[in-house]
Amino acid sequence: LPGVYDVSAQRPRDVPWFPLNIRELDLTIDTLDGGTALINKDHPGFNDPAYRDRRTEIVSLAKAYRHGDKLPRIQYTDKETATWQAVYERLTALHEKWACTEYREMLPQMEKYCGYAPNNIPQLGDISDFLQQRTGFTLRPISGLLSARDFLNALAFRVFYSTQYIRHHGNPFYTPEPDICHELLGHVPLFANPAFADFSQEIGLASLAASDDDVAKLASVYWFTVEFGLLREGGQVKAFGAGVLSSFGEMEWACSGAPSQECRDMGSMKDLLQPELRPLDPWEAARQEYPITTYQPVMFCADSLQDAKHKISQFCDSLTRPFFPQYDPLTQNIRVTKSV
Ligand code: HBI
Ligand code: FE
Repeated sequence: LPGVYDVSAQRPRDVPWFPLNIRELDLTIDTLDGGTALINKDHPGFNDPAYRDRRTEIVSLAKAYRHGDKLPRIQYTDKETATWQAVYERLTALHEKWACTEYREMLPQMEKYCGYAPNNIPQLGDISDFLQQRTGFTLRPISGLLSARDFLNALAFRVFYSTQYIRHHGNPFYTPEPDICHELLGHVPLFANPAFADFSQEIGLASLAASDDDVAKLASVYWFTVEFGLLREGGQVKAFGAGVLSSFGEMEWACSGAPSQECRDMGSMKDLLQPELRPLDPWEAARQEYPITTYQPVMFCADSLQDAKHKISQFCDSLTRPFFPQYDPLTQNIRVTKSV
């Protein structure tokens, strides 16, 4: 890899490979689907050649991206913006009721500094610059789903991989994979929150050179917090996980206490009226199985983002490795010291 000033000398031997410098994230961009962006025959866009071409166009920019490049700016079409608007208006209405306070308070800033608006799809570059100044997080474009290890490793550098294409316009309220609505309305606002940014990075640091078994545990903890985490505010259950915040059905399912007819009509859910809520326990979350195509039957509820941060931190410390990685933000290197 050109341009990496030999940091490899300090890479521990006999552990799974991991990036030691932020630039080495260029080596972890192979997606699970080999770049077809998961358009299979069940995908809403499968029979729409214009949609597929557009996906290819946006995904190619992400594939060509290398560390240090300017983030691609996409000129979204009116059709794409209409899809965004439908999602934006429906979700922001629900966020007033069910999003956690930290999320709700961030939205006006996203509107002010990052171009969030019903009739505008914000640009990753503007968001990345904003997050950088808040918590040091930056965004990196990605063409599709990464392995859990590669995806989590980047969090150690305070880098979040974000897709840039949008779901098919035929069904604005459904997407089988992450898209820009999920990233921007689900994930991004909370990366501006220090406690949330800290525990996201901790999961990332813990994933560096971790065993496959520990990566699976961390991916599960990530799932039950960053993707589907809930927290209690007063007597009420609020959402902080991106999968909840970016899905009106899941938000209602998780937060309302009283499931709607829409929920009950879902075949797979007919016996289940709401998720089983458990207090956040990362050791339990690490072992809990979860479906990826239906609403979550089991969810974990933290007392606050600080509470989640403390518990996740303790959990990460409990995983054993022969060394202890730290991120040096000045050089953007991982420094490794032997565990004592
Ligand atoms: N890749 N691009 C992308 N986005 C994700 O949210 C994502 C991923 N790969 C793996 C993954 N999420 C999950 O396994 C997490 O639990 C780590
Ligand atoms: Fe996500």
